[in-house]
Amino acid sequence: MECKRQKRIAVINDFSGFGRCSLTVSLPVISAMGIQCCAVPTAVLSNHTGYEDYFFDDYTDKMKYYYSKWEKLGLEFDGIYTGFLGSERQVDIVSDFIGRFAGENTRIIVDPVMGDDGRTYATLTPGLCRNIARLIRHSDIITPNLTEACILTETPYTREISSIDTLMSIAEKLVELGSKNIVITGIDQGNDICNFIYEHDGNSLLLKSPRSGSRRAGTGDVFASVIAADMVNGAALCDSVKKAADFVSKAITASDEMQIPEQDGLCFELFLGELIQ
Ligand code: PXL
Repeated sequence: MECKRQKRIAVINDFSGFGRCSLTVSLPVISAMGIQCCAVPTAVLSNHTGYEDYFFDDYTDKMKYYYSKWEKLGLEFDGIYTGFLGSERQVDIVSDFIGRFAGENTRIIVDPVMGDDGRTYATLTPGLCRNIARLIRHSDIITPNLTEACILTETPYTREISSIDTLMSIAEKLVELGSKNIVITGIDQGNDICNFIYEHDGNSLLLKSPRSGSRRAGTGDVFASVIAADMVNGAALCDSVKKAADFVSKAITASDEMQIPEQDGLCFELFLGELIQ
């Protein structure tokens, strides 16, 4: 009898002990969706950088030793998902990881974690920005929020960007950087929050969801984790964007109702059952 291996994704992201982002979000979300989630830490933080103070232990010098043991084990991945990178050198390390572990059928999602709401995150340097832009060439899907899409394409950011023409022109510049499929998240349209999807065949779609509440830390990580698991399950991109948007929206509403501080992220745990197929 042929033995079919369970699908697995390597997630290259930081481990932030508190604040619900990065690996602490990807591990439960991707696992709930039936995919084995294998973590490669880029940094270890007590809590994410959105808090006033945090402990930050850069993992750059350890990553190659870490995954060299995976090479020895002969591991293969159906997906590779990269998120928060803690240093400029990590981009070369991630490229090296992809070179070693991506087979012909491995799908790659790059979440260019750089900032939100027009501001960059505390640990982002101009060099890291340039290097993240280079990573995009390896990707099948990228999931920048509007701030990150503007940084990558050197477009001046305003919250008001929402016209299809402007979004198309940003997406076309992202294609020039090497993107194939693009999801620009968190676009403000009055009472709606939209996600703009641009696919490699030139199809595009603006998916609207009613605004469900505040802007919360880790939202992009919950969103990209759902897309990553669906990507290896072979779902159509617009279906998985809809699923991710609905999931995030429910968790934001509940988090606001429970008066969870915005920096503590989404109480997505309460809805994980809905992701289980
Ligand atoms: O959710 C994005 C993110 C990931 N990782 C770290 C962060 C942030 C956003 O602040 O600080 C460490």
